[in-house]
Amino acid sequence: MSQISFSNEVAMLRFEKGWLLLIPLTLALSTIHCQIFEGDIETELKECVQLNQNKTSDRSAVYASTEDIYTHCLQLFLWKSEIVQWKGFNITEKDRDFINSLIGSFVRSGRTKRQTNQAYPQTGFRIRREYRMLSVEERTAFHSAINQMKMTGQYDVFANLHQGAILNLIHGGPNFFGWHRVYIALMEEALRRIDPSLSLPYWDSTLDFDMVNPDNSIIWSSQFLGNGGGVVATGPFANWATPIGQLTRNISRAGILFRKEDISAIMTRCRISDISEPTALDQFNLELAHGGPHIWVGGQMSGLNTAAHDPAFFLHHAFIDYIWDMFRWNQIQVCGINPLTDYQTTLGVRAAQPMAAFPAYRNIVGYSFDWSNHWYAYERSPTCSWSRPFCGTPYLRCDITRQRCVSVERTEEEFPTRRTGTPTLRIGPRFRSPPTDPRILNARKK
Ligand SMILES: [Cu+2]
Repeated sequence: MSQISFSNEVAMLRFEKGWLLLIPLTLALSTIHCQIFEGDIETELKECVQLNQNKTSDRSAVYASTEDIYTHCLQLFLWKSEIVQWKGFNITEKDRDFINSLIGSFVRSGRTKRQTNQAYPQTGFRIRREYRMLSVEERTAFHSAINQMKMTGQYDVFANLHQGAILNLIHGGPNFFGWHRVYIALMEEALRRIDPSLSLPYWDSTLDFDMVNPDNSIIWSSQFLGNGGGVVATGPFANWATPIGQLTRNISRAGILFRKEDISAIMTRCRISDISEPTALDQFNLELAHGGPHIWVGGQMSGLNTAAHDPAFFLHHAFIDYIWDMFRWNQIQVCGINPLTDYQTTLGVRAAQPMAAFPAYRNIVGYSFDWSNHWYAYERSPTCSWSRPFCGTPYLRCDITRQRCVSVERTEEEFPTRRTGTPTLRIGPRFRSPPTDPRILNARKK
């Protein structure tokens, strides 16, 4: 043996012939696992560290130090070794089988190495619509299926996948889009196993941003997501427990919702690297923009480890996925670029690597056309005009001067805990957000 080095999570033993022995020390492992890698891994490791260090922009929020970069790269190889792909999650074998059963429904039987091949989902094709476009019955069915998943523990199994070591691999680069696409599609599949008529609604937060005061949106009423201030005590998810305490929100204290202008700006770009971390300029950066509503909603939604415990997460991410879908069509039709070959290796996260939490897939599967061909499509978010001054639902109205649909206000009062302040929760690291909505800042000045 020629050398031993340690990061905070891994001991790396280096042998003469280029062999490496990596021993994870923590990562929530119950026992210590060992794995021997062959020499070419070392080259990859070097490349990974270099890629990170060469980043010229100031996205240091994600990787603050060389130590962080090293840990990230080592984690990557531990994932590749498959020994920690599941062990990092505190879930039972039964939970893992549940997740795998959703995956199994659309990987073709007798599959070969070409894992981008996907079959049709077990529960069929679905159309995703804006949350406010659902009928009362459809909304109730959606809420009750989510609650059923919560009761059986399936919801928390999903929410807990979005935490810990894998966060590095699924944020901060183009993998953000593909991973979250798969993640929410599997969640939707789980919902449809309960009720095959369901699909995941999306929350188009531009419809709220365009209100005079987005805080008053009907979204934060008992008919929709429940109250937006303090402990969630009204609506379908009232009194939900999460690993860090009661489900809580603190809307409109920081962050910013999506603006139609942000989305139009993103649509002027052609390459995935133009709209993703760490290469995109802020005004075209879709991952950065997605942090705005996370922070705007507050509570669990504002933290990387906790966000998925608020069902708002899945509606928000369905909207990100919708924007990405439009971007991909634009790539094909306007830019003449094949989105499937436009995957960029960033931060050492490669297209061919097993997907975090879903190791039956490669990262590139998230970029496959099968999702839009066989799985789901988006119904366009409602628009209105002088000649057609309505939005097709009682929950949206046409702002005729701007020819845009905007959310109606709720009639309910905000839940009283808002006034007594929100409980302090150990949220942990938070999403990065674009600059705060000026309306929030102006309100503070008063
Ligand atoms: Cu995420």
